[in-house]
Amino acid sequence: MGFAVEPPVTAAKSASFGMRVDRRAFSTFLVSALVLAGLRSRVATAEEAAAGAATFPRLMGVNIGAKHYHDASYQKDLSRLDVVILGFYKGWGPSGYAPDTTSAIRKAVKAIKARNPAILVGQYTILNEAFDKPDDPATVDLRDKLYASQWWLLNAAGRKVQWTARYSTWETNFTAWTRPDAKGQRWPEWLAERNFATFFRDIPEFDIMYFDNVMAPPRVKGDWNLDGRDDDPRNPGILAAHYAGHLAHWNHVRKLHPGTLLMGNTDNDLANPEWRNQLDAALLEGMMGERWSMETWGGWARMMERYRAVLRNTRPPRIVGFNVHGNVTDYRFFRYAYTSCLLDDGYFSFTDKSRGYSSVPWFDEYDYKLGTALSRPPTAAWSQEVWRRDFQNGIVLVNPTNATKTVTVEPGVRRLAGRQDPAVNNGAAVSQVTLAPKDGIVLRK
Ligand SMILES: [Ca+2]
Repeated sequence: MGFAVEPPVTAAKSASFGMRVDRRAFSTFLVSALVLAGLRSRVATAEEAAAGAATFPRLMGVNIGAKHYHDASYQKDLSRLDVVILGFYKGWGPSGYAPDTTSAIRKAVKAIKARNPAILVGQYTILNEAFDKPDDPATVDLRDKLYASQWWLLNAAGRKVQWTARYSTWETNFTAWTRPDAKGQRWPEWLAERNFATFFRDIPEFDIMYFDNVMAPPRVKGDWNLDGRDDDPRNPGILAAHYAGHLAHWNHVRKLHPGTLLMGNTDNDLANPEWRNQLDAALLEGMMGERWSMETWGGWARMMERYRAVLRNTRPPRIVGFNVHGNVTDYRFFRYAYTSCLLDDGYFSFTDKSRGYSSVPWFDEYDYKLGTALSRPPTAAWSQEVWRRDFQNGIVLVNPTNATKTVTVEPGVRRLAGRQDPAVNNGAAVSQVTLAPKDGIVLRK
């Protein structure tokens, strides 16, 4: 059935996990206006590194759940990735870790980068919704500004609206129909400045600004244009204002810190004219493994088309995270997802369903370096409806069908030698490979 079960977005997880840890530390922090000289000259190599001759695998972590970023063993796990999105909150800082919150956040990010200088580190932000919690020091500044400027999205009855009641967040009105504040700013500009001052200005080690909920159309009804009537979010005028609001936010971020890569968590293909080629990076959250996953309700081919479209509609270095949710011992599911991702140039991201966005699962296949791709991403199956892509050091096969398939490979190809699923990765030479339905394999050569 093609009914669109829409994915939840990571706001959810940030909301549910975010405020739980280290709250005790708040009272001990003075959020100082620490301005460290020279930090604005960014490390210019981040983009170059990502855009250079790509080697595979490329791995991304969505780690906006648990907040123990100061923990050395968590830092070590995170540092094994190529890209990681973190979810610090305003005021973060474990007791005794650093003299103030900016120093604390910076210290944790620097510790990860000390282990892996090439890693790109992102920080979570969100435009379209906010908490309304007067006692929450991490978000009360947002809430106060939204009330003072009347930038909440209200419905015709004058009430705040939410796309889901699950996370205690409420929609903002970031369209140009709202009244600007005394500085001439609306929510997209004001929030860009707030997040810049909170996370990016004094912590130049952040490479990526992550925007949650780059959704289209909006998932609520409300009175965006302030005429007293609820608007259909699919109305072209409403949709255009919605696109323009996000774009205004991105443009203001670029103006403030042009060296930062912009990553959107997108539930669409970014093909609309306002958004096409605006973002440097994207996250495809939960492409597989959930009831609401595109692969689940739309099928593999449709999911792959989304993956290709988002790669096409981002701009270099096109850091596109292909995120899936699974059980860490379901190796068939892992292989199916991992090899699907390797058919194109994205970054694979596996989230342990049982832990949310709070761990770094690791698989034997990650340790096998495929090197550069020898072929462009395939646009058709190779043999027996099995898809294939070749790399310097190996071959990747995917069977996306519901039938078992056996294919013949050339001499000199071997299975990986692994510990987790030794029946599959037994190191043996192969000439024929049998793949279960919705399975894949990495072979070495
Ligand atoms: Ca209206």
